[in-house]
Order: sequence, then C-alpha cells, then structure tokens
Amino acid sequence: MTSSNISLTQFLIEEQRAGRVNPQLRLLIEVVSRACKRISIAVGKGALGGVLGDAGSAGEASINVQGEAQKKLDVLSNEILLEANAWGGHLAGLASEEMDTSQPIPDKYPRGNYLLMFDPLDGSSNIDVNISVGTIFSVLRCPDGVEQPRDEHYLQPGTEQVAAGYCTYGPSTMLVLTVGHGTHAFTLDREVGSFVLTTRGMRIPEDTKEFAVNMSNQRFWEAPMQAYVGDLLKGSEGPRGKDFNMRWVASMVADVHRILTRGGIFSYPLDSKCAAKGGKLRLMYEANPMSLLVEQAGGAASTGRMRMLEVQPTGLHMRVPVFMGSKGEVEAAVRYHQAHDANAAN
Ligand code: AFP
Repeated sequence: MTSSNISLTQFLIEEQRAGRVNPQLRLLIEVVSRACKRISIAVGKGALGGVLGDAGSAGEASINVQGEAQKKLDVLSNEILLEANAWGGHLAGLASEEMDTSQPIPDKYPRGNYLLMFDPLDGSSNIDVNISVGTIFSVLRCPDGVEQPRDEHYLQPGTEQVAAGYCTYGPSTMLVLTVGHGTHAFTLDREVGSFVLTTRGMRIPEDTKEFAVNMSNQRFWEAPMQAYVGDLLKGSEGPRGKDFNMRWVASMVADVHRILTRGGIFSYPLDSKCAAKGGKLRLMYEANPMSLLVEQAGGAASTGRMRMLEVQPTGLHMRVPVFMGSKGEVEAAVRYHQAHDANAAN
C-alpha cells in the first residue's frame, strides 16, 4: 500500500499512541533520521562538497577497526551520527562499525535506556563512482541496572532489537524502518526537509527469480553454496525449473532495498578468504538490522545454517555468512547447506 502526506514525525506519534514506541525511542529515531538527512546532504554534494576520496593525510590511508581503508565520507558520517546522538538523553551508549569499542554517553549529558549501533556509511567504496550508499542502524535495550554499558552489554541476539532501519542515499533518499510491527518506507522530500511515508507495510514476494551475490568469489565458496548457485545457473533446464537473473550493486543497503521492493535473495556466503573471520558482513551493524527489516516484511534471513536473529554475538565486530530475502528462496539455500552437512556427518 502506498501512503502520502504522513511525515515520519506524525507516523512515530501515531505509533506512540498505539503503544508501539515510547517517547525515548521516538526521540532516538527522530535524531537518527535528522543525522541521516545531514549525511544525505553531504553525499548529495559529491565532488562539490570536497568529501570524496580516502580519509587520512599525506598519502597515508586511514584504516578502520575492520582493517579497511576509510573514505572521508565514512569519517564524516560517523561524526554526524555520534554528535547528533550524544546529548539527547535517549541513549546509554553507542557503537559504530568504524570504532574499536562502544562509547558510553559522556557524563555531562543525561543517559537513556537504549543502545544504538550503526554502520555510518555502508558500501562506501561505491561513493567515488556515484552509486547508492547507505546508513544502517540497530537499537537494543541497555540491560537493567547497567549505568555505563561496556561492549559485552551489546552482545544480544538480533531478536532483542527494538528498532532497526537504514537510510539509502540514491536517486532519492529513503528511510526504511521497523519498530517490530512491519517495515515501512519513507522518502525524503528535499524541498520540505522531511521524510514522508511512501510505503506502509512493505512485503517481500515469497518466491523470486533474482539473486544477488559476488560471483567473482565462486571458487572460494563452500560446497553447498557451489551446489546452490550451480543449480540457479542451470535455470529452466536444471532442478529449480526456472531461469534466474542476477544483480549485484556491492552496497548492501541498495541490494537489500531492491529485495524489499521487488523480492530476491541477497547472499554473502562463507568463502575461504573470509572463513577465518567467520564471514564478510558484520552481524551487529549489517546482518541483524537488515534481518529484522526483512523478517518484518515477510522475508527470511539466515546464516545458511541458522536463523540470523538467533545468532548469539561473541563480539561487537563479529562477522557472519548472510542469506536474506524472499522466504522460499532463503529456505532453498538453507536446504543445500542442511543436505551437505547431513551428508558430511554420515
Ligand atoms: P564497503 O563499505 O567497504 O564498500 O563494503 C560494502 C559491503 O560491506 C556491503 O555493503 C556489500 O554488500 C559488500 O561489502 C560488498 O563486498 P564485495 O566488494 O566483496 O563484493
């Protein structure tokens, strides 16, 4: 269903009246959305804003905790989100993909009940070529009685998320949000400066003929992934009995947004290059928030071996294999892993 003339603020007030968000969580989401507007402005300026290219100075690349080179916009987006969220009184602490450890709220500000995690600018290697990038965020409750949350207090499974969302900076800027009662999309009205509800209750078609994966990693994949994609590629002549199309933006936000809009499966499986780390994508900043959004839209999300939202995190920057999107297709991918593991056990 497509809606109009309902701003994010109005939507959240209505959710509050319905008892689905409390004032602190409403403020938190408003603050994150305002920060996303600022990031959208910076991204939209492109080369004119002097923000393209690598962070660091004198030819020295700046490297983040993930061991990846940081872009200027990664650093700027991180600062915007930190600054916007520090003083509002809605957070007990926050953690970013770009920072080694979580940060408690400074003593000079009031403290709230929530923990915010974010990937400030996902897909940032796409910035310099003017392809969609995005911000992903996830909200957890700070455990009772914890005044100064430490990393271990964030290590809650994705089922504990009270809200999750992303903002995609593409041809239009869109915020996609769940507070656990459906997944809703808002489009930024740039002239007015507010997010307007454009799809209430996104639904991912159960079946699909479209998959998203970085095929250049094929030779590094595990056997069940080889078998699964091998059968997709056989198309109507193979066991799946239909022809599949492939799309890969290499910005998770853009790929998942397409899947939330028209279906598909997104996958970043285990491969021998990333196996020692557990996968490529991060559980807390990418996989969990996206999995909640996808599940709330009727889709499914898995590591290939278990439901993503039930994974017990062991570290803030933990990585996992990812399969998410149309329910029927995610279940098919999982079946290949189950069959392989069952054979290996016999
Ligand atoms: P960057 O933020 O470094 O561009 O990484 C993006 C990302 O985490 C995710 O958004 C993409 O789906 C994935 O990595 C792309 O990875 P490959 O470059 O290995 O295809």
